[in-house]
Amino acid sequence: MKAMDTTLYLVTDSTGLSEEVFLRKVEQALQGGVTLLQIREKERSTRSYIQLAQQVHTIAQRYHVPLLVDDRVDVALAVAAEGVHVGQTDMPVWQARQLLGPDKIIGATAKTVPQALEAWQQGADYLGVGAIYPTTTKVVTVLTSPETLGEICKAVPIPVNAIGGLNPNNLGVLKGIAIQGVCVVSAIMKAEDPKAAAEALRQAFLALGC
Ligand code: TZP
Ligand code: MG
Repeated sequence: MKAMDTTLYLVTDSTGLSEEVFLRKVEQALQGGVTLLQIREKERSTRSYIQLAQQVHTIAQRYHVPLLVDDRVDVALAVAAEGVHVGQTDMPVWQARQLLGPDKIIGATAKTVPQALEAWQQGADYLGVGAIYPTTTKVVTVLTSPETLGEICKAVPIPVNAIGGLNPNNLGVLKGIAIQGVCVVSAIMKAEDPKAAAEALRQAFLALGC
């Protein structure tokens, strides 16, 4: 298993934010205890994506937090990020593994047990499962029930994180499910105080005793 801590996994979204504000929010979130970071940009040109990812990587390195790039293996390679996260319509896990080698972190989205087994067998290091709740973040997704999340946790030997609409006040449905952490976008990116938001999420997750 890779040396990584998925306890509090921030997926970034720069939509509507100046670069300065975006980078400040990311740094504040890291100060609040984010353990894993993913840059996720859907609207940028490749050059702009690389430029932003480079800056985020520099900040993340100061906090010794790995940076993964959503979907884009080329961007991950360009900035020497620690890995990628691929969804069901992105590059298959096995192909990303072939391009990135054995040491990079590869995460995958899974919404069903068969998808989870396939991603694990192809070499995924962790899974993101959801959306647990409806989300306001721009994404094509369907809801995954806590029951399915629990079945996925039992089916694969790699860390499983819950994602989708999660905030410190609604993690209760995850109690008793063997997840390793939570992934959030808006609970941190849209917070006035990302550091406090990260701290609250971390505490709420740890209180579940998963
Ligand atoms: N995949 C499933 S839900 C989601 C992704 C990328 C977005 C989660 O964002 P938020 O704001 O934490 O609901
Ligand atoms: Mg994707």
